[in-house]
Amino acid sequence: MATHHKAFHKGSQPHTHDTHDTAVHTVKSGTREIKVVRRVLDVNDQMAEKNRRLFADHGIFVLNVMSSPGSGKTTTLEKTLAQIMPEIGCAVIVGDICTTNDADRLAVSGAPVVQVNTDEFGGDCHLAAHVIEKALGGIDLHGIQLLIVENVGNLVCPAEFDIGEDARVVILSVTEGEDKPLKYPLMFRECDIAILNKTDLLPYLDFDMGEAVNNIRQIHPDMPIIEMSSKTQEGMAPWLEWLKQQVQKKHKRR
Ligand SMILES: Nc1nc2c(ncn2[C@@H]2O[C@H](COP(=O)(O)OP(=O)(O)O)[C@@H](O)[C@H]2O)c(=O)[nH]1
Ligand SMILES: [Mg+2]
Repeated sequence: MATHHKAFHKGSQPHTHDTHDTAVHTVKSGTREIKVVRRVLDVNDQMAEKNRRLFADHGIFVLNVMSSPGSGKTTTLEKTLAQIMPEIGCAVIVGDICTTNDADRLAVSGAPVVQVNTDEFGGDCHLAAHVIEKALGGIDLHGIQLLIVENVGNLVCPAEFDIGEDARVVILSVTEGEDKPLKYPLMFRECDIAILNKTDLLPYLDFDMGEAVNNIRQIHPDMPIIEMSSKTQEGMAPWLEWLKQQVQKKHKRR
């Protein structure tokens, strides 16, 4: 049982959340600081392109997994890795403000796991492209076909930062309420597939699945939506099928 994950800290990188906040204020108070934010995002986009070229060279499919804290990202990935390895060679980068808890859980799969902690610089709410580039130093890209990035838990900032991924998945659990796609539209617009997780809890909740699906469709009409429980694994097969297809397609394009 491999537990070879590495803790990774951002070193001397600036804390971009400050700049990100500044953007929200400057929309109202003038143009000057908007340029500052643009520049930061441009730099991120350039680094994301560099990452993307590296992944293309290796034929690696990169999946960015995003959700609120506690929606079931790590549980879904634990079960996913158990199902698709060793047929598909996988590696994981996991972002949290503190702790290596998720890396510990995911390393049980045998996949190399790099934990990014964002706490030292004010607790960034997302993983940026340069952080991924640094984390890649801890992973041998030869022999893997799938790199999974579990982003920092929140439905806002991670959607704004391209990390060079091929696809994005948003996980919404049924305990969070049907209205979240309407409240956090960018996340649902930017993602390629949505998982509605924890369906095993539906008998105990007032959650209206039809309304949740309609709300997602309002934001992103043709997005595939998978209803499943990562706890019981009921409904998980279409998710695994989608993921395997993406990995194969990327591998063929190489
Ligand atoms: N009932 C139920 N609980 C789940 C399911 N998926 C995750 N959980 C639980 O939800 C909590 C948070 O899960 P975790 O995977 O750590 O979420 P993350 O913060 O998004 O990575 C844990 O207690 C999990 O056991 C599910 O499908 N059904
Ligand atoms: Mg997690």
